[in-house]
Amino acid sequence: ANKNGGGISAAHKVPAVAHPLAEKPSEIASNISYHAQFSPHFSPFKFEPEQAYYATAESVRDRLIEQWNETYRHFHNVDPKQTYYMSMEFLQGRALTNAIGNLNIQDAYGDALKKLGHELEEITEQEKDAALGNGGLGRLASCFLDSMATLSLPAWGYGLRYKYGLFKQRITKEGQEEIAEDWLEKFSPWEVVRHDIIYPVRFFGSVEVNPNGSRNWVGGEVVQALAYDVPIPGYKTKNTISLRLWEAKACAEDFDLFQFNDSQYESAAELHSHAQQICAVLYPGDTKENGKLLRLKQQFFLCSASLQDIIFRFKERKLGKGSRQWSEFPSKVAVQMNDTHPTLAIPELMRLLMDEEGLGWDEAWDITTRTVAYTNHTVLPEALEKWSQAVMWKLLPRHMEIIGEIDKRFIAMIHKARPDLESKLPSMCILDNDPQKPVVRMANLCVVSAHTVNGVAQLHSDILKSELFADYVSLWPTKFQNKTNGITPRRWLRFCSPELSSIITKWLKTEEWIINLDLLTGLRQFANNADLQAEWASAKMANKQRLAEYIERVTGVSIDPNSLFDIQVKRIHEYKRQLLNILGAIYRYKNLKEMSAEERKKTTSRTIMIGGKAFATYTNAKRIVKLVNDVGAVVNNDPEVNSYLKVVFVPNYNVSVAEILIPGSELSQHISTAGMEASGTSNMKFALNGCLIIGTLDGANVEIREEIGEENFFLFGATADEVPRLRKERENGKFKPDPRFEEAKEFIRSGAFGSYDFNPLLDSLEGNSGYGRGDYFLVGQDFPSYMDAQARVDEAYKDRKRWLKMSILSTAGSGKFSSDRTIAQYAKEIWNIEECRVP
Ligand code: B1N
Repeated sequence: ANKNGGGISAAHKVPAVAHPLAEKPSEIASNISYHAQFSPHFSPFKFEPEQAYYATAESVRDRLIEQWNETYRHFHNVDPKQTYYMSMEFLQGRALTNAIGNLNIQDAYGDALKKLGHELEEITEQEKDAALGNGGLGRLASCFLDSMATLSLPAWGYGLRYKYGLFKQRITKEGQEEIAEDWLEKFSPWEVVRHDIIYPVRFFGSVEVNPNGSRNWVGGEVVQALAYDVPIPGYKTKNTISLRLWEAKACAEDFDLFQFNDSQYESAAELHSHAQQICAVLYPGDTKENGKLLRLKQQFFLCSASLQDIIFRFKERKLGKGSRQWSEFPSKVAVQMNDTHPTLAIPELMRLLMDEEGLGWDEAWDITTRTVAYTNHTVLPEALEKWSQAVMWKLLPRHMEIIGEIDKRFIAMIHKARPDLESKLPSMCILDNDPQKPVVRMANLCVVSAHTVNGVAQLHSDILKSELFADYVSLWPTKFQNKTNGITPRRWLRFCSPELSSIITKWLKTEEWIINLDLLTGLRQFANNADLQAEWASAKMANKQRLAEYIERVTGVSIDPNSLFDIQVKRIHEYKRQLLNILGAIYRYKNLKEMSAEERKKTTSRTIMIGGKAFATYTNAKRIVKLVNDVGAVVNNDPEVNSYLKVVFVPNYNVSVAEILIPGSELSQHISTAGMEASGTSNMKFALNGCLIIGTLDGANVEIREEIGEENFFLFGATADEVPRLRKERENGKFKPDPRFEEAKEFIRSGAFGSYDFNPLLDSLEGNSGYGRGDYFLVGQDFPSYMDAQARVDEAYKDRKRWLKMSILSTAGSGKFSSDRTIAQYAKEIWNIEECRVP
C-alpha cells in the first residue's frame, strides 16, 4: 500500500530554524571543519583532499538546502503549472564547481580552503562524475535542468538512480575495455533520500474485471520506488529545483524468513534481488537498442513512480483551496518525454486515471493527451524502440489492453475522418502485428498520444516532417515543432574557462552574458582589435597548456601547445565518422613521410585528439578505437614527423574530461553523414569556446554556421538531400574513389600500424550495398572534400590574426545555443508554463 505521507501538508511541521550562513572565509573554513568532524565518513584526524572534498560539498549543500526548501514551498503556495522532464538519462557530471559558481561563492570558498591547506581546484577534482547517461541525450537533460532553475521555472526532472552509471573506458593492447563505475562507492553528498516518498510499482500479474465492468491490474510482483532528490541550483536566482531519482526496493515483508531459516537463502531473497536489478545499471546503448526485459522494467518503473508522485502533488496542492477537478490536470502538469524511453507514461497515466481514480476513457484520454509531449532525438532506424508484444503482455498486461484500445480508436478515427490515409495505416498504427514478430512501435504511440512532437535542430525537425512522421503531418499539421538544442553557458563557458570568461566580461563591460548569451554579439565589433586578440590568444594558450598537462598525465604522450589542437570527442559510431577523421590523419602522416625536411617545416603542426566510448558489443566501433590508438603509437614515436603531427586517443571521455578538452580546443570535428546526427551539442560547446568547426551540413551545424557566418566555418561533404541519390549511385557501381582515399586505406592494409586485423573495418568501406557495408556512411564519397577543407584549415591557421578573428566571431555568434533560449521556447510553445521566482 502507498504509505506516502510526504510533501508539505503534514500535521507536524519542522519548526523554522535560523541557520546563519557563514560568509567570511574564516567562518566557511570552520564550517568545513565542522563537517569533517561531525559528518564523519572517514577515520578522525584525516583531512586529505578526499576528506576535504566531502566536507566542502556538505558545507555547500547546507546552503542549497535552504533555498531548495524555500523553492518547494513557494511552488506549493503559488500552485503554478509545473513541467516534469522525464528521462532515462541525466549526465550530470560533477556538482561542486557548478554549485559554488551558481551561488557565486568561489572566492570565499577558495580562501577558506587555502586556510585549511587546500586548493579549491584540487578539491573539486576529487569528485566522481555522476554519469547516469550515455551521451548527448543525457547531457541535454542536465543542461535543461540548469536552465529551468536559472529561468526560475516551476519544473523538475525525474530519472533513475542507477548504481552503476556509464562504464569507465580503459585502453589496453586489445583496445577498449569496460569497467563498472560505482559512482556511489562511498556516497554522494548531493543526494537526499526521502524516506517518506515511496510508491509501489507492479510488474507481471493479470487483469481482473470487476462486476461494474471496471478493470484492475492485480498480482504479479510489487517493487517499491524510493525517492532520492538532487538539488539543482539556478544562477542568480534563489530557485533550486529537484532532480528526483527513483531507487527500487523490495518490501521487508517480501523477505521470506521461513525459506531463509530453511537455508534457502537465494529464493528467500529473490524479490529483493529482482528489485535491486532494476536500478543496477544504466543501459549502455546510445542509438543502439536491444529488447531486454530489464530495460523495459526500468522504463516502466520510472514512469509509474513519477506519475504517482505527480498525481500525489496535484492532489496535495489543492488542499485548502476547495475541490480540484481532474479536468484541471493539464493546466497544472506538463510531462515531457525525453525520446521514447518513457513512452509508458502514456498508458500508465491512462491506467491511473481510469482504474485508480475512476475516470472514463474519454476524460482520461483528453487529460493524457493534453499533458504529454514527446521529443524525438534520432532518425536511425535501429534506435527506434519496438517492444515485443508478447513481452509486453507478460510484464504489463493492463497497459497492453490500453495500448490496443488507443490503436483501435486511432484506426477507427482514420477510417471515419481520413479515408485517404487508409493505405498508410499499416505504418501509422501503433501495433505492428507482423505474425513473425509482433511489436509495439513506441514512436507511433508517442505521435498519436502527445499534443506536441519536436525534433532537436531545424534540419532534424524538417526530416521528421518529411520522412519519419510524414504521414501524420496532414492529420495534425500543428503538432510538429522544432526546438533546437542548447547548452548551459555556466558549465560550458563561465566555469570551465574562467580565463576566457573574464576577458568577455571585460570587453562587454557586463556579466549579463552569462544569463543572456545573445549579448556575446557585442564582441563582433572587437573581432579585429589587436588588444582583444592578444588577450584571447593568451587565454587559449593557458587552456591549451592545461589540456597538454592532462594528456601527458593520462596517456604519457607529450603534445606541443603551439600546434593546432584538433579534437573529435563523442560516442564512437560509424555515422559520426571517426573513421573519416583517422583516415585523414593517416593520409597526412603518409604525406609528411614523403616530404623533404624543408617542406615539412612549412606545414601546420597538428595534434589530433579523438575520444569517446564504444558500445560494448559494437565491434566496428571498437575497431575504430583500436585503430586510433595504433595509429597514435606509430605516429607519435616517429621522430621524423612527430613534431608536425601527433595522434592521441583520449581515454574515458566524460563530462569532466570535456571540461578540460573543450576550452583548450582550436578546431573540432562534427563530420557525421548529413541527415544522421539529429543535432549534436558538443558542436555548440566548442563554438562557444572560440573553437572553429570543420563539419558537414548536419544537425545543428547548419544553424551554427548560419549564426557565426559561413566564412568562419570549414564546410565540406554531401548534403542530406543528396545522400539517398549518392547511396543509389554507389549501389549501381557509379562511385569513383579519390586516389588519396585509396592510398590511406592501402597504407593500413600494408601493416604500417601493426598486425591487428583492420580488414573488417576497411571492408565496410567497400562493396556497394547494405547497412554498414558498401560504405553506407559515405566516407569515401566525402573524403576528397574533407581533405580540401582540412587544407583550408591549415592555411587559415598560418594567419594568426585571421584565425583569432574567426575564433572571436565563433564565440560572438554562439548566443543562440544557450539552453536558456531552448528552455524558454519549450516553456512558452510546448509547456505553457511561466516563471515562478522565489522572492
Ligand atoms: O541526442 C542528442 C543529439 O544532439 C544527438 O544528435 C543524438 O544522437 C542524441 C538510445 C539515444 N539520439 N538518440 C539517443 C540515447 C540512448 C539510447 O539508449 C538513443 N541519443 C541521441 C540530444 O538531442
